Amino acid sequence: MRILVTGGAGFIGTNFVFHTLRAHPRDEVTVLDALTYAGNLENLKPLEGHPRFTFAKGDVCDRGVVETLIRGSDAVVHFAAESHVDRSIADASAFVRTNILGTQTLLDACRRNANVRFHHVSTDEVFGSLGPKGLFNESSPYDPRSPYSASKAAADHLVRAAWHTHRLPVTISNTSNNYGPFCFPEKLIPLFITNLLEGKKVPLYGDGMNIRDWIHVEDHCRGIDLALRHGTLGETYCFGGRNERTNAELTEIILFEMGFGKEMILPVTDRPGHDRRYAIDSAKAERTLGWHPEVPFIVGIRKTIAWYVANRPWWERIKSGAYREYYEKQYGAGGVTRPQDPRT
Ligand code: NAD
Ligand code: TDX
Repeated sequence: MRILVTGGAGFIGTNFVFHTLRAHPRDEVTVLDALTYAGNLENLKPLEGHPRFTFAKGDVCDRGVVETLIRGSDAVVHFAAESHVDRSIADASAFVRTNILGTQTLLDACRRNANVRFHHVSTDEVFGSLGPKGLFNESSPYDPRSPYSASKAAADHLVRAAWHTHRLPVTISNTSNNYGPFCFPEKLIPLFITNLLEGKKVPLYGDGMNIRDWIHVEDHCRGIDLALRHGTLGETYCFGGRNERTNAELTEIILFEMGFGKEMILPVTDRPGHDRRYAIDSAKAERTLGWHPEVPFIVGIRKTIAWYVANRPWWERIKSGAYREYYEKQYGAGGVTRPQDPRT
């Protein structure tokens, strides 16, 4: 299969590209990535000269580029997105453009080219926030609450509309919080690991009692692979880690594994509109795709810490580059204070 992977220079896309080339020795992969602040060509450097890999720099909203690449593809796996909730709160414009317009641009090109197969990578955040009980599944009603999740929800609807209206062969996956190698150090796990490696405190939002269901990125990539090859057209698959943790508990695990105490926690003002709990019921994916999460959390988190320890130049370049300005706007030059939420 010739697969076009959008956003393949980002966190999950990079992992998916390596997974596909390893697991499917006859497949060819082309990455389309705009190399925004979150895209990093260095991730794909080991593939330079690889006979089954091509990289194209370009924007998923650019009809010309998208059309040309889709013409030579059998399938599209669509990761490209603005992905960080905090950034969407500060300015939603890039989220609306890339996540919504970019998705429709790809769908249109797939349709124009004899219905190229399309897999859309989405998030559990489209379902809103859970109370203390219950789990999200494929039938959960949509209730997005941040500009990020609203833009992802809109994209999901457009993909479903392409199936219902035009019978474009699509599948969708909604997945919980990923962790693992190549994750940009603005997300909780890599931010906290790298802060500790720099001797900085870790900013824990609000009361630290928000819950996320953490899934190792390799488990997520296997799930997407299965949905792409064996999923039923028009269907959605939810992938979760069966691994709910409060942020406070997760922080304590990272501190313990890295040999630090709780004095390194810096309680900071909460994220506005902070969703309380996400958790996924993956029963459908388990039953119909034979998928289940395989990486035990403690193994995954130790491997992730070891990756950031071993790849210090990778994240130091990011943290000292353009990202530094963004980070210091929130936390100050010392990296320890956060301006008050104006509403509190
Ligand atoms: P990321 O921010 O690490 O990477 C996004 C990639 O998309 C980057 O390489 C970036 O350069 C590229 N990109 C952004 N705008 C583009 C554009 N206009 N044209 C082409 N490329 C563009 O994101 P991620 O964490 O790898 O997430 C990948 C996908 O998975 C996203 O769709 C996200 O919504 C979804 N998702 C992420 C998680 C998670 O925990 N990270 C969980 C569930 C779903
Ligand atoms: O510094 C922090 N302190 C903190 O307490 C950061 C960055 C986050 N948090 C909290 C907020 C969340 O409750 O940790 C939790 C995880 O935050 P993020 O890593 O920003 O992830 P989240 O907002 O849950 O969204 C992620 O998972 C779903 C991805 O960024 C999305 O792309 C994905 O769709």
